[in-house]
Amino acid sequence: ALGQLRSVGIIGAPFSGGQPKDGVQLGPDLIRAAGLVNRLKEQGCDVKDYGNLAFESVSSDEPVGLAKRPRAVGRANQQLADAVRRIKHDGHTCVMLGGDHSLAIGSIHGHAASGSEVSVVWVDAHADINTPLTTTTGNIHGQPMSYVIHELHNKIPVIPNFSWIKPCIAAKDIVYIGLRDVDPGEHYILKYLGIKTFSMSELDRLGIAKVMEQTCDHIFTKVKKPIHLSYDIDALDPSVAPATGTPVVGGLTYREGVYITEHICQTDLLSAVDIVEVNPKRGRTEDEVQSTVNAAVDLVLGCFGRVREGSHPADYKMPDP
Ligand code: HAR
Ligand code: MN
Ligand code: MN
Repeated sequence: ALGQLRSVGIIGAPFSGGQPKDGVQLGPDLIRAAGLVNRLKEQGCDVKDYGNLAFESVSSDEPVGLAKRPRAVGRANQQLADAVRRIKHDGHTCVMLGGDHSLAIGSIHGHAASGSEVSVVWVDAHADINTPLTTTTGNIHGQPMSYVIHELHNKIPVIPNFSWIKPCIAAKDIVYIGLRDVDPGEHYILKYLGIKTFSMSELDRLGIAKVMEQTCDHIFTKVKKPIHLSYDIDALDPSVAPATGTPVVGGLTYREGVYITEHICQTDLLSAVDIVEVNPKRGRTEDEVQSTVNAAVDLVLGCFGRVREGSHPADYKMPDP
């Protein structure tokens, strides 16, 4: 893994408008402050940090139907989609640091717009596939998948600042891992579209190694498309990642969470990663915040070649006495 130089482009998206809790916009700078860039370089990556996007505030942003802050969410995602497309054109694997998970709209859209079709591995306690009409909360971070899936296009109403979004993902090219808090409307959609899901029950039955084998079997059945890994930190158990807006008990262990990234890395098809929903203001202690941020950093490192057995450079010279 160390032998091959991986080129990483990082974009920070300090945006919280897809949900109501303050603090998730602090995620990108916190993850950087934990040493992400240097640690990627130490493990042999070429890293370019594109900095943070600056999101203009939207003066009047009344709900449309149930959907809250639609104009801000639509505009922020349009900016993000442009940034991700640029980073992909520059030849990097894109790492998007959120921010809330509504940002997956722009990240996936920008990724898909940069070249061929992509497959999506969505690691999350939640399915985030509500449409603006099935949502009960109105929070758009519970809806991003519904806007990018071809098969749901005719279920999406007109929303201001959303008209640029074109569906770009096929239902068969999606795999979910870690689900344990799925709304009735979301469960219907997942079954209706036949989307491949590994809930925590399937993970308990199969173990993480088989889940990852079957994940790759599923997304590689025809052509090998580039992988978009959208990783919500709340997929991890709250004992590991407590500082997040909607923690759910019974999640991934640290080891299962990292194993997912190691396995995806070994496919050599990882093309874009989202790390979202780290919210330092939801940690009750400094330790809770640090545990969450460190987990986020380790997930990214796992995506780019870090292996737990250790590694050494190809030209390592054993010291002679
Ligand atoms: N399903 C609920 C909703 O639609 C809660 C989902 C939001 N939580 C997240 N997303 N962090 O992964 O609002
Ligand atoms: Mn999510
Ligand atoms: Mn979630």
